[in-house]
Amino acid sequence: MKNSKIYFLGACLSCALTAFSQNISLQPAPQELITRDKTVALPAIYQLVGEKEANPHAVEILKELLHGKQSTKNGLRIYIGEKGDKSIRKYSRLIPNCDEAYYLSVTDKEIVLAGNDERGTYYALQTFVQLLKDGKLPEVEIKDYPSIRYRGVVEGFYGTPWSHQARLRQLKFYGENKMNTYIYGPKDDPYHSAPNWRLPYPEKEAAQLQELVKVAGENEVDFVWAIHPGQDIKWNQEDRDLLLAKFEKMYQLGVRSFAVFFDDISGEGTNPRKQAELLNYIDDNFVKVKSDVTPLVMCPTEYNKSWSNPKGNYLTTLGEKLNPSIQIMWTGDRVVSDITRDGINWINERIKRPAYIWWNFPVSDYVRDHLLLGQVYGNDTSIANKMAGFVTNPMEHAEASRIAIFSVASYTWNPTKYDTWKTWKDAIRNILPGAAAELECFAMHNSDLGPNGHGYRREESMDIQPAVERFLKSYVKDGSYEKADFETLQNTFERMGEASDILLTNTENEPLIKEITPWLYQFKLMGELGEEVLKLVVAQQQDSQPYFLRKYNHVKSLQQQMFHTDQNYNQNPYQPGVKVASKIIKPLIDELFVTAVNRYNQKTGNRLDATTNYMPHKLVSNVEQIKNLPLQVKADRILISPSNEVVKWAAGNTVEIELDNVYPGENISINFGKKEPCTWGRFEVSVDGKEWKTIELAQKDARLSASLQKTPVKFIRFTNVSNEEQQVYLRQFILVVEKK
Ligand code: LTM
Repeated sequence: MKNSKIYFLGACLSCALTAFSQNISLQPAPQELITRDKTVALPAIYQLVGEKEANPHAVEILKELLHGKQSTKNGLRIYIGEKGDKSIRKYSRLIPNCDEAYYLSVTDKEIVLAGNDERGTYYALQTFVQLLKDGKLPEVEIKDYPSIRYRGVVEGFYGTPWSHQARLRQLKFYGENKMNTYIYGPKDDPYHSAPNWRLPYPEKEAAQLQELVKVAGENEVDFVWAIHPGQDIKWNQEDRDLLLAKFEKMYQLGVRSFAVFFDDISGEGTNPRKQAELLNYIDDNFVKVKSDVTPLVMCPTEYNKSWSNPKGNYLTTLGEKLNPSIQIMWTGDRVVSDITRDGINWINERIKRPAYIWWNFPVSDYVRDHLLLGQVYGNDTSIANKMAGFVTNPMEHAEASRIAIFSVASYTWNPTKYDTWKTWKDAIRNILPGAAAELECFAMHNSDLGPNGHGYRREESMDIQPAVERFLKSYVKDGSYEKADFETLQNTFERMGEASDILLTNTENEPLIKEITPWLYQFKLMGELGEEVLKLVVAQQQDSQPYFLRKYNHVKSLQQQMFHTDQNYNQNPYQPGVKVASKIIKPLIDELFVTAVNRYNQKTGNRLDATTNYMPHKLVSNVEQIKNLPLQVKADRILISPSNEVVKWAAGNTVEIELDNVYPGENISINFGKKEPCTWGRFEVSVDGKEWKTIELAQKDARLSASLQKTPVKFIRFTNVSNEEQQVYLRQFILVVEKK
């Protein structure tokens, strides 16, 4: 071990020695790395020992990398293979004794890529790829293995499912980053969920799925096909047979891993005994009958602690009844939450097995006007042995999700060595090497979700937070500020504009730029707005009226342009619009603008409008899952941002909107996602919040509506007037008024 650098100790069955070099940057961080401060040039002639038996995908990539001439007698020896192969027999004992582990050694005498199994060899190769720079390899010895068995992505969001091309690109990315799982479960694929889960895929979709399975295999990823039958399943033999027939169809397309999701459903389908019976039936009659199908995965209805009925026995029933090999998914203490030691102990105790984590980040299907490009943090780094798997639920923007996915790959492989900041930066460099600094600037200020029903928030704009706080405090107090803080803000705003331009014209990763283009337009405007508001601050202090008015008019025009972007891009029906830098930068700019204009008005006796966009109306509710949902205003429409999950609405509870003024009401339109007659609810309007008038709603399918015929309204409310809890989906709640 002369000349070697040893940096840290790790733990695996056979591993005692761990190291990490400062010069060598590998993602995910290997468990054990020894470097020798020497490099080896790729050989001109090499011998490849073991190529016939070794993982063919690894061999293929290796041969592409080795530009030299292959010989059977001369040149540097490169050994490749898996435990049991003759080629690597003498290195077998050096391979950690875990699934997917590998041993990799590079010296000027030989190169060894030895896997505990085929996937291990493939991961040795992926590390080899990362080590290779400009035709040279550092001398290293690596013993490596994953800390969490199943690592990857669950495409499990609401909204536009990823395109076929996007999925193909993702699978390659997972292989490169040592992720072994892709769970296919987009909520808006009609053949995944009710009622079409019973039907086979049409020809085109079937062919695409077949290709995905093949490409997943080439990248050493398990393609897990999930079904979501709970909303209309009948607990009878006919539906069992239909489900197995669908699985059989998927098997014929090449699928060898399956999942059954029971999330976000209500009614009969939520019965834990029936769910367990069905899953055991599938396990006994399908999974175990086929020799090549991996253990079944299920997502329960009570998939997070806040939803589990403390008096009920849903989770313990699953824990007791489900065959031990069936994996149970879990999102944590809440629908969207980070995974803690206490939280995982709580669930594992109930389900009698390590939970399979479904992490709801960076999914944005409940905040679709935001991009979530920030760091991955918050999950406990010392509980890997308590999890069966960890998959991330991404945004509908596949490429933009890669920042978080890359980080999750790193966290799940080696949580104890996971470095939040370094990984985030590495992720960005990996995704867009040619404009990494610009993407970093954009991502830094597009991380938080804004207020949302799940109450999940992320850090944003951390690099300027201290300067922002100091600047605002002193400027708002008495108009003073530190020059250095002013410059920090000015530089940031300038950089925002530059970064947007450079990214908008980037051609290195076109799918990424296409996804984020509306937000880049908005980010550019926000940067310019910030620069102009700073000039307004200076103009106000210099008492320069004409200059102040010029800047004021420009700021107003920029605000208008941003409004236009928000109203015209990303117009999904849920959270339409384009929000950027909403946590720190936007509130800063707004406050500076309001303060400068008010001071100007005070001094000059003018009455310039100092409003920025704000929410004049209020949502008041005691329905837990609704009370924190944001309101949106679109021209004459006031709507509650819809929620994806089942809302439990207790007897007597109310959802109320209080408008800023009395308006002539036009109409109300509500959709609770249920076709059964809504006999349990009462809709009322009021002008003073004391005297209420009941309005009858007409029902067509799941849609409830009424014309308000210009009835004056300031308050509207919908109450559960039945004696029992109702379970509904809040798909739509729109009030239209006549604007004055
Ligand atoms: O989280 C789960 C298990 N189910 C759904 C997801 O499909 C959805 O993407 C997330 C985030 O909105 N919430 C859910 O309840």
